Amino acid sequence: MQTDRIAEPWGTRTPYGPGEAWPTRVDTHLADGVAPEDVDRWVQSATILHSNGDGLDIAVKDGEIVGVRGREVDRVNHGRLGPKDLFGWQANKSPDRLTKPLIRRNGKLVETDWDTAMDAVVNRTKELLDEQGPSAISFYTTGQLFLEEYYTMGLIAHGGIGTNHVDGNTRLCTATAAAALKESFGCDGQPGSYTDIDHADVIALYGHNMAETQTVLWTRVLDRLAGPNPPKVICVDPRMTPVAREATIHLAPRPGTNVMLMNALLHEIIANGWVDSDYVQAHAVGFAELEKRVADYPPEVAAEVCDVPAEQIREAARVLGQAERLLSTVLQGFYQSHQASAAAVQVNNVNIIRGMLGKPGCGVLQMNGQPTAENTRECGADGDLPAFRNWSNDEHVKDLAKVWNLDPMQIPHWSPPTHAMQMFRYAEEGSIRFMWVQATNPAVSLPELGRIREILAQERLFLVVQDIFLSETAQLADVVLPAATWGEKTGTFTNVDRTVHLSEKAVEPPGEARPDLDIFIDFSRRMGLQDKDGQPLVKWDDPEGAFEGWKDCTRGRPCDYTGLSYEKLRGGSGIQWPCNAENPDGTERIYVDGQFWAAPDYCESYGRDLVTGAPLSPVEYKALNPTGKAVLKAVEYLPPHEIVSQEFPFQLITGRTLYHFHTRTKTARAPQLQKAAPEVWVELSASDAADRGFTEGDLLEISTPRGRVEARLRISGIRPGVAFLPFHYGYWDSPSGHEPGGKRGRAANELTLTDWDPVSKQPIFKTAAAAVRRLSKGKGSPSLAPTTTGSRPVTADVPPTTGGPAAAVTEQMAATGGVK
Ligand SMILES: Nc1nc2c(c(=O)[nH]1)N[C@H]1C(S)=C(S)[C@@H](COP(=O)(O)OP(=O)(O)OC[C@H]3O[C@@H](n4cnc5c(=O)[nH]c(N)nc54)[C@H](O)[C@@H]3O)O[C@H]1N2
Ligand SMILES: Nc1nc2c(c(=O)[nH]1)N[C@H]1C(S)=C(S)[C@@H](COP(=O)(O)OP(=O)(O)OC[C@H]3O[C@@H](n4cnc5c(=O)[nH]c(N)nc54)[C@H](O)[C@@H]3O)O[C@H]1N2
Ligand SMILES: [Mo]
Repeated sequence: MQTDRIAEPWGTRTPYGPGEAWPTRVDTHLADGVAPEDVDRWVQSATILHSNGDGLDIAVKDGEIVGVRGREVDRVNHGRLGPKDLFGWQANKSPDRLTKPLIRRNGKLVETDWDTAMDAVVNRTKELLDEQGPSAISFYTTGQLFLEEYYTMGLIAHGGIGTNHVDGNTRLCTATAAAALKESFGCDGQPGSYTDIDHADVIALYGHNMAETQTVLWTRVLDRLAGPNPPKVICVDPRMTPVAREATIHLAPRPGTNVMLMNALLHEIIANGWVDSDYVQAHAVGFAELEKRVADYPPEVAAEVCDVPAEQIREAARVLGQAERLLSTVLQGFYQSHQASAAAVQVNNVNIIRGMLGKPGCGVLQMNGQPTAENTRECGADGDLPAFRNWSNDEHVKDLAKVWNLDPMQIPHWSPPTHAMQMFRYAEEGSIRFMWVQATNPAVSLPELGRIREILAQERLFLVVQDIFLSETAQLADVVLPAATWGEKTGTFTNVDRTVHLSEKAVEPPGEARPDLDIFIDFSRRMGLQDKDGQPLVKWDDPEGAFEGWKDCTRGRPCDYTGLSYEKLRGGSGIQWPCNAENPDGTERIYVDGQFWAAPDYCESYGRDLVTGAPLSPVEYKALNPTGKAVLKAVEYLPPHEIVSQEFPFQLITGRTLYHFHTRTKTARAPQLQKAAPEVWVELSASDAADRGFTEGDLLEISTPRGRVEARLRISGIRPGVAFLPFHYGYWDSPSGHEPGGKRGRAANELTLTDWDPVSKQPIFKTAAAAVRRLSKGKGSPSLAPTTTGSRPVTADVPPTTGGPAAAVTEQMAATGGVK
């Protein structure tokens, strides 16, 4: 059957019951005029515009991508695809792709050849190494390259250049997921599995708009909800998202009060005796402290601070406390909000004290956001050391030095790795003088853009930008390196639930664009980087070689890839790590029987103080957790830093919409997606709009002490007192027009503040105080915000978002049950 998948983002229901296999439904979208029989080849890959890792095949005709089809055999999606994946591939073919390197000459970026561009990068690196040493050099990478690329880049940066200034945009994204896992379990690595959705009787989503941000995973939930014995859903979000609309209980707290709410939920669970004492006794430390701490947080106290009825908090606690199979998921409403890590850790605490880990239906998904963010973290491209090695454990550093054939002293580990926000500070102060930005667009995605633009535009900072388009950031570069992207290069990547997929090259990149891996290896060769025997530091020259190198590096570590190979990943489903001799087919759930990776000599981190972020010493950790159990960490609630005032009376939160990905470099170039959400809007509640006499479609100015944005009003189901802006809309007028237009103000990050979580160092994009005023009346025409999503209007007369024939997608349902 054919479905308009802009109008119906989740497609047609295939209901199923607890413990049953999720039925398959194969989604296909081909370019206009192309029939399935016209396709020359289907090339195996997976999705890249979110972290879900849905298996797909790329359709190729006459050497060009002409569409995509979900992979029926894949454990993640059972054939389904979301709107961004169905339509987003068109961006690959956009006529304004970068096809030649660019170099700045007399203030202008001009085309050049690869030798000139790479020599400029290498010469500047060498000059700075001579003048100042490695501390002048920084790498700011992403969650959107492939595993092989991160591992190679990390090796070059840590092992070759020897700089500690290596981080990714994962700092903005899932640094808190990693931090929360390290705090509770001593190590990164996702406890849960997507199949937990098939078994759970309660699914709790904390600050996670899964319906819009992991559409296929949400389809799985919707299919459970449509089947027999559906799970109860708890949603914690100040907006009326599609998740909230399906929820059994929707808690809509004031932004920034997550810890208060979590402490009240834990208070109720403990006070009512819903604790699995045997599990806690055997497998966790810290319960007494947690019990004592949350005693101070009865629902009445939280009701006041969060502005959520006490009875609703009690009801949610009862559902959590009486669940038999509890799956918890956490994302940016926690990670980018106030007390981020502290709040995310309390979600782990709920599952730990209820003994709900490592069993079907019982899990925590501290979510990733980007398609390959998991690999950034695993490969140590985000400041950590590769394969979850502990930078403050000398044995781990020694072990890594052996893998890399380097002297341990060549690998910086004398202080915590520099986090991205600190890197930008150093660049601002002038001690970082070289920054290599890869597959990220900080000129739109970092907070307080006025400041970030100034830092990036400085003459004294040598800025290299490796991208596929001339992004806002690339426009500020000294050298722009044109990259090949998904579909044009081969590599692997790992999704939220540890599933590793192979993505094969389907077509040639445009012009002279080169795979990111080739660029890194070229740099290493031109720099003459060597190991301690004088051999080339990077010992491979293709993706498969890099993957084999990575396997070596993971041996015996939690993310053990030694049982995987390109061959094994071809043809079937993605496979979950750890995959090794003991688990040749991968591992569905970790932390089975309360076994953690938290032993002092094995763990990735000794943890931090949840309020100050100060790292614990090895001695302190050993005393706290000598035998490597789960750690229950308690924390007090603290009010957000920027609070509302008379001048700035709204709490401003920012986030996503279903149809766009980040700074829209890809989704704005896919006509169906762009049409569904063509311009920025701002959401306010009906009561706030009425109080001020605003109506749907009015042009408003939203301002904070940092800047201003103009956006048309959508009156939505958001909680009163809160304003929401999508952060996708950069400051160009058109993505292909290249006109810088900073003054017009439509990027949400013109407004956000320079502040971060003390534990994870993730910036706080979701708590600021803002003023709102009307610039002009809407004259009866509504804003162009989608109606299918969290921005669904609560007023009449807004036409529904549809895609028309261009958005038709074939959905093929299986006659019988799905794959396991
Ligand atoms: N369509 C789409 N999907 C994507 C992406 C995309 O750009 N577009 N990006 C991917 C990436 S990288 C990421 S990180 C994920 C992010 O995925 P999500 O975290 O699901 O998305 P967000 O919209 O950033 O934030 C989620 C929710 O947090 C709520 N929120 C804000 N402040 C608070 C608070 O203080 N407390 C609570 N409880 N909730 C709050 C917001 O109302 C919002 O609905 O999505 C991934 N998937
Ligand atoms: N206000 C606010 N700000 C936020 C957030 C928020 O919720 N609110 N969310 C934050 C989060 S979670 C995230 S993840 C970030 C995302 O922020 P960014 O990473 O800055 O956003 P993207 O648009 O995904 O940028 C990716 C860039 O890589 C390029 N690219 C794509 N594929 C390839 C490739 O294969 N190779 C190379 N070399 N380049 C490629 C794209 O053209 C694009 O310019 O934004 C953060 N900023
Ligand atoms: Mo993200």
